Amino acid sequence: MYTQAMDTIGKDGNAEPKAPLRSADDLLAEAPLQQRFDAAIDAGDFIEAKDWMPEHYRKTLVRQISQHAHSEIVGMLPEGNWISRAPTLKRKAILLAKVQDEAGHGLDLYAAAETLGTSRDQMLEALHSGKAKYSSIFNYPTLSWADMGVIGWLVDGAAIMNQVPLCRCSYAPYARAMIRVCREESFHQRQGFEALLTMMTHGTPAQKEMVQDAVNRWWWPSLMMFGPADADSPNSEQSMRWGIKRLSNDALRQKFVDATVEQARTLGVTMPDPDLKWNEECQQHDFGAIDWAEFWQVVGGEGPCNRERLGARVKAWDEGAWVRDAALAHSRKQAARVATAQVAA
Ligand code: FAQ
Repeated sequence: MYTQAMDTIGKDGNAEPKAPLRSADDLLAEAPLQQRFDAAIDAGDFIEAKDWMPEHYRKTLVRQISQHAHSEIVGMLPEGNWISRAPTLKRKAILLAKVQDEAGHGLDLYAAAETLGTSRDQMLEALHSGKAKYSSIFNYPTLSWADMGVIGWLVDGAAIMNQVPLCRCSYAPYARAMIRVCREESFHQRQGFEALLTMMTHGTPAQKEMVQDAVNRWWWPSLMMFGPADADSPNSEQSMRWGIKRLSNDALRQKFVDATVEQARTLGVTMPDPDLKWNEECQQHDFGAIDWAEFWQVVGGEGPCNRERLGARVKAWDEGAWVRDAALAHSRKQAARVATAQVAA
């Protein structure tokens, strides 16, 4: 049974060799480096790949960035499901471009994680063996065309809310990757909203109903994307102290709810939450209780599509083996040719 437990990279020694135990002399020698690192974090400076960093900081980043990369490539699957069934050529072209963008985000993020000394093969092995986590949201099925609009509007909307602060993450390669990713996600969010607006403005009653049904199914899972409540988030405190996370899970979720309610009014849809209302005193929206049992069930590998998603990724990896082998053989041949030419010169 796979668990999606991302934390296994480096913790159980399977995905990454254990770091050798350090002697008292090593620790003493590290003290000034630690001080320099702490001062850089306190000053809000960026840490580069070549800079010294504590092992726990490095592992936390590998955990978060690789989980993020996996989410991007697993996230291609629910939308990929609709490319061949898009209703018009325009919508098909947009969806194709969007799914390709997600692949690019995955590659950028794997590259950012590799700068921390973990190979792509190690990260993918963790995903394929079920040890690695990816966002819970991609374990829900896409049942109608309206789901494509709602994923853009709500899922990319939630992703942007979470990722804009990551453009200021203390680890510079991740922050740089996030800047480009956020630009593209913002296009994704708008195309989703526009697709829904078209259906809600010009659509038939059945199409409007389809949009409302999609909103009903995706609203709560979108709120879960931000992770557990702050009180139940074991990683937040340290990650915020290090400037990896700039805002807490609950703070980001609240910002998302506040921004989205207004957009729902423009669309003419309602959120499936009778407790959602404006709180004049707090100047924000109150909303109902999230079903955390469902969240942990999905994170634990028992969501509606977990097995299907992981199965699709493993199949793609296995069936792509010949492409990787051919690319390697080609690059070896080229290197051999260059070496022969150098000897001859
Ligand atoms: N799903 O202590 P925290 C996208 C885990 S990209 C699954 O709060 P942390 C683009 C968490 O890993 C979406 N697991 O953890 C797109 C931890 O487990 P661990 C992905 C979750 O790291 C759009 C445990 O629960 N975005 O959508 C989830 O401080 C459309 C305790 O949680 C990112 O990855 C979850 N939702 O905060 C693509 C952004 N939430 O590892 C295609 C970067 C929590 O200790 C189509 N990541 N867990 O065993 C982050 O900002 C953070 O990692 C959080 C979690 C906020 C996700």
